[in-house]
Amino acid sequence: MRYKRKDAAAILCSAILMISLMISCKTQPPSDLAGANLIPEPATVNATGGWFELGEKTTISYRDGSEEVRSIATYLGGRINPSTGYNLQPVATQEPGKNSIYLELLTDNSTGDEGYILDITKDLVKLSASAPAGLFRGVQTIMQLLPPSIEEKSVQETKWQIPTGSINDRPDYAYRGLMLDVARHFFNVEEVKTLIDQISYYKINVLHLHLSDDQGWRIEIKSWPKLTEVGGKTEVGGGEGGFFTQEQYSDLVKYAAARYITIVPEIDMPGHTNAALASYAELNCNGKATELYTGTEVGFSTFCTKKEITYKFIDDVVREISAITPGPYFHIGGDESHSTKKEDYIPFVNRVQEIVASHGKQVIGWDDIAISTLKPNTIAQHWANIKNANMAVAQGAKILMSPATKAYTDMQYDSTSKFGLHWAAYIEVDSAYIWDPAQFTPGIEKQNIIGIEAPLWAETISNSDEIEYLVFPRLPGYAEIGWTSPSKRNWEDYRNRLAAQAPRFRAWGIDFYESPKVDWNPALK
Ligand code: TNX
Repeated sequence: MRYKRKDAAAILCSAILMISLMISCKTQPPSDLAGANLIPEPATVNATGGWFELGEKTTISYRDGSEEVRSIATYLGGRINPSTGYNLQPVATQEPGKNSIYLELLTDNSTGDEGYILDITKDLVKLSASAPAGLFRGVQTIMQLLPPSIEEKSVQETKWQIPTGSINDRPDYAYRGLMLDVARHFFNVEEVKTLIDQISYYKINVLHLHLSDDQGWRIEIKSWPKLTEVGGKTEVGGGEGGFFTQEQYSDLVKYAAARYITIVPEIDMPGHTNAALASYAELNCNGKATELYTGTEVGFSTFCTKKEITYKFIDDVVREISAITPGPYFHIGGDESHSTKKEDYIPFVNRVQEIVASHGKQVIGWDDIAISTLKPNTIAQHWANIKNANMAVAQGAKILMSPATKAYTDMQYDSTSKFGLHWAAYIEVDSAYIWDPAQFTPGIEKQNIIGIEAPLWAETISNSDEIEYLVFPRLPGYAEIGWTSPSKRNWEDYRNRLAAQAPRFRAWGIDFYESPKVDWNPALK
């Protein structure tokens, strides 16, 4: 009897063991493409409940015929190989085989400039798009569908699974940008490239570089060499400053273009020009060069708008920069020109718009430029003044939305933030996310808006770690506002998807701000 009891107990134990083993085999989460933690949230997702498993034998293939598609496939392999330990190289083919990630360009324009279609079955991940940019955006979606450890730099042991189903995606706004101020503090080529990689993950498509301000001139101009020899020498706080040679700038343009990101160069004028005024005496009305400036005040400098040499100077600068900028835009600044009389400012902006047009570029300016006569295709970047934004719209201009109280990524999160300013607002992660560009400013509607941009001014930051603290985790939210239609956006849902980015941020070494508004997975802390 006693033995029997023991046997029964043993049977019970092994039954429990078997059941728990069966359960533990099932700990793999159910496949759910619709519940994947994607940022930005795609336009439509249909889940089919299975898995595609990436393995050593998987191929990355592409429909033969396009070098550009081949380089996107190569890029994907470069992203996947380090953490999987595989050596996936792109193969050209006419028809996708089994066990492949297959990239193809559509012959029609059905997905638009940046849209894409992902069809995932257990045998095949098929990514199609009308344009290479769409394939590149779709590749980021594939990366986000893979487990977070795909972002690690060393080989990881995990099942590289992608949930099956289909995604049909395209952006809500054509322009989704970040601005980096390299004038207040200089950031070098490597630091800018790091940022380009980070923002490309969230389908950002513009990097606006604020290349000149009172504290520094940051791009080589061959016909006016003292701009960088003198004007590039320092920065806020008196550090050593720096500048991009034209070759370095071209390298950045190329690096960004390979990620389907357009560089928008900004030369701020007629105010915010002390670095140029310190470099060339003749740009000042009194003919005397100013001192270099390392403080953080604004509004004290102006080009001499009445001198002809000023326009010769601007023509040279715009010509040289335009020649190495393949993108369509040239940003002329125009903000906070408090030392320029209104009657001088208006004709100045009008004339500078003509200069930019003569070099084949489209003008963007801060919304202050709306008091002048805008050219039909000039874009006003709305940052503070509703009256200016409305004046721009009344002139038929499109608006780039960067309201300081929401989109300024140099604003502190709260009063304890290590870096940042707070003149416009404290912007916590929820506040940065919860707004709709088409509802935000009275009189500015969806049809008036080209897109959104988050400016990162650099008075308080001087290296990549400090950039990352302010940009992450707000940037994915700006990216989603630009990409995903308002009806699909929801803070509660978004904050969970954002929390799920934490292991990816960590894998990249991003020093993000661990906002209390988000329940970061405690196991990963
Ligand atoms: C306003 S926004 C500025 C910048 C400052 C920024 C600091 C704008 C067009 N001008 O010069 O860096 O505030 O937040």
